[in-house]
Amino acid sequence: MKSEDELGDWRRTHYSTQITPELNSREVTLFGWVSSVRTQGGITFLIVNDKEGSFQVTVVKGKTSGEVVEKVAAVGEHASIGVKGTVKTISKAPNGAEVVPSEIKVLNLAKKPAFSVFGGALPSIDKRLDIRAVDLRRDKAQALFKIQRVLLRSLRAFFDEKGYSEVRSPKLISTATEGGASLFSVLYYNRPAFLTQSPQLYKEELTLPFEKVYEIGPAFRAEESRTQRHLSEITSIDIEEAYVDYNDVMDTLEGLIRRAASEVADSCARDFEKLKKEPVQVPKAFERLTYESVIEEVKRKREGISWGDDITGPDVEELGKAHGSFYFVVDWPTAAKPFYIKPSPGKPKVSESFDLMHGALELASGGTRVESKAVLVRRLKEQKLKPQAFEYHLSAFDYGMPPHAGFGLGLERLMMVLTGEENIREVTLFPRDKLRLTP
Ligand code: AMO
Repeated sequence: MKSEDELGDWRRTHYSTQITPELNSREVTLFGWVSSVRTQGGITFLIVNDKEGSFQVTVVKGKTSGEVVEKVAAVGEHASIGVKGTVKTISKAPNGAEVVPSEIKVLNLAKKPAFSVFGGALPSIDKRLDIRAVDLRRDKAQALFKIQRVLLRSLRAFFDEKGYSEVRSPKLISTATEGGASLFSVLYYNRPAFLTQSPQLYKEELTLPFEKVYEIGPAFRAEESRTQRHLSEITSIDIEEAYVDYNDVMDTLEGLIRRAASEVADSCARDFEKLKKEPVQVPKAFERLTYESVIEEVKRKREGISWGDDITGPDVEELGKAHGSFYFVVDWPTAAKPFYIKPSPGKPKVSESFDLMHGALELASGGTRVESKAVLVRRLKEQKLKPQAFEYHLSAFDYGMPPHAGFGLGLERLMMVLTGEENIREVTLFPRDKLRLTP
């Protein structure tokens, strides 16, 4: 006997969550994967999961057709099946009803995976990532990516309602956007090229024709360190907007986070329950600390830091503890920020820039941009970059580039904050880092 069936003309009529007492006696067709098989005195209960939840299929020896009984005997956990049958009200089943099958299709049998997705001791994240498609069947992973789905929908709705155009910029590029380090080189036909670190230059140029743009897309960083917070391929949520400055885009970022957190909390209560986490609290207003005040704060704790130094390691941890939830650090030294960030008019050592933090985790950075070509060329040289390499980008500034500002927000880091996950890999479908390029 052939053990696997073809899908043929079977099509789903309902999802698991629709199998409720109201459907009693209705003929239905459902699909999914088997999450449990339990036989008790001639009765076999199959629990089948689909993307919405799970339903019960009850097979009674002597009552159910012999062919169905035979097929059910062959399936184990993870097998992909189709079920045609009748809904029957039964209080003990998920959603108060089950499916009594008249026909079953075994679409694909399954090997026993190296670990159970149903609980018990989980192997290390690396072992789980090796078979990520199966790992993502775990309840917790399902909850995390349901939250991500709601988050992405909320972000797009926010941008759309505020009149931003969604754009897609090239990912294969000829010059660095954020400076020379941490670029991946690739061969573009027979020429050297790079994977983009950020849509920075393109989103700025696009304010010239479109004024307000956003992009949610991949960015690549050849990070040397393998940490819980760093990936080599990230999803960057970027905006750029004409005729505004960094204070305006901080307001926008605050609004974006507030709305996303509230929509995720409202729509994903069950998912937070599965994660055993509470939705993140978002303060009424995000503190805006100046870099200068932060340096003074660090100085009170330890000596040896002075204006111009980066704030790293234990200092950021301390800062995170002191300021907790979402807060901005603004007005960074110009020299510490990329060439496209605008020095403050009248105080050029300080720039119109910000980082958005949550505790010790940097979520986003942004600022007002330089709109003058002459200043851009000077800033490139100050940062030991060659203006010739940016010729195409610079030429856009010959045609009335509007004053503009924007930010880049890491999707995976935002997910960490919204879900309380500590390892960025848990909120990434197929994470990439220095040691991982598969699956
Ligand atoms: P920046 O380099 O600060 O700014 O990146 C923006 C945000 O992207 C996320 N991020 C990362 N997340 C995980 N792993 C990484 N290796 C990683 N690198 C960055 C962080 C970070 O805050 N062009 C500017 C943005 C702008 O000014 O508009 C930029 O790319 O959450």
